[in-house]
Amino acid sequence: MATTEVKFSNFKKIVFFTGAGLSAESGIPTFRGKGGTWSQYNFEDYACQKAFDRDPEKVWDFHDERRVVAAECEPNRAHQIIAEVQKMNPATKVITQNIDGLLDRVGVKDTIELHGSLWRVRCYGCEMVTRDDTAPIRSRKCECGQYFRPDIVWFGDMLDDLQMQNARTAIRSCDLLISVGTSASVFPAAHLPFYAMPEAFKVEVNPEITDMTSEYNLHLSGPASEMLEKML
Ligand code: BJW
Repeated sequence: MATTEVKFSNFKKIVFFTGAGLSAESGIPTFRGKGGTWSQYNFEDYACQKAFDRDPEKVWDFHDERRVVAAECEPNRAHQIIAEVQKMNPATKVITQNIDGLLDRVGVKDTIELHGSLWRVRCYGCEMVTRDDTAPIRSRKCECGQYFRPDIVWFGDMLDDLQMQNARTAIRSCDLLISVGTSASVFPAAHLPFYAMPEAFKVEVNPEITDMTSEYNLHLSGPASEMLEKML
């Protein structure tokens, strides 16, 4: 299929599978590469359960900083296009590894958030999960006195079974899979494109080549907003 023929309107069941590159044009740093979060911070000190158990205040300082950055950023054209496509075709599913909530802010429905959300917290004591949009967070502790933990899937945490199952089901039944802005280097999410049927058309949007590029029918090299606009 020629690039010019790959239009959203030619497909019935579209799945977007997104990563940090989707929000890069909004000003949210990606994780890897130049200027990436992990080039400045060691994840073992900030993004795993052991780090939180060792020093919850330090981990909260890091996440509060990210809340402030994310709250100041606006969704970009790529987020808007995803919302428009879903509006035009409500069968469209969106699976994201992002925790920034920008897809929510443009009205994308039923996003499968594989790695949790920066805007949810989980209490250690009473296990209550709460949405809290404040930046920095209003309180790092629950009313029961225990620390809240960001409801993010850190390294070494298991992904939610139901979310993974929903993601696999969506990908298995799609006729167009569009991966946008992921380095495809974090598992098990990175393997999800393998669940697509052989007849599904698979597009990767990324300025860089990834380890998964050869699995796609088409690689669109460029920023998400520009590349998705071509498919409208
Ligand atoms: C643009 C753009 C533009 C730029 N437009 N594009 C060895 C082998 C296999 C697995 C493992 C292993 N050792 C450990 C593991 C397991 C581990 C893992 O995968 N590690 C890998 C690093 C190897 N996985 C886990 O721990 C997961 N849990 C798990 O597996 O449980 C079972 C288990 C436990 C223990 C051992 C083994 C199994 C959980 C993973 C959780 C990931 N969580 C994070 C965030 C945490 C912290 C936080 O944010 O506070 O999720 S990590 C981070 O990476 C974040 C992202 O969702 C995730 C994926 O990154 P993404 O989105 O792809 O971003 P980048 O930055 O990598 O890429 C951005 C891309 O955008 C680039 O390609 C750019 O080119 C592109 N781009 N501008 C379009 N304008």
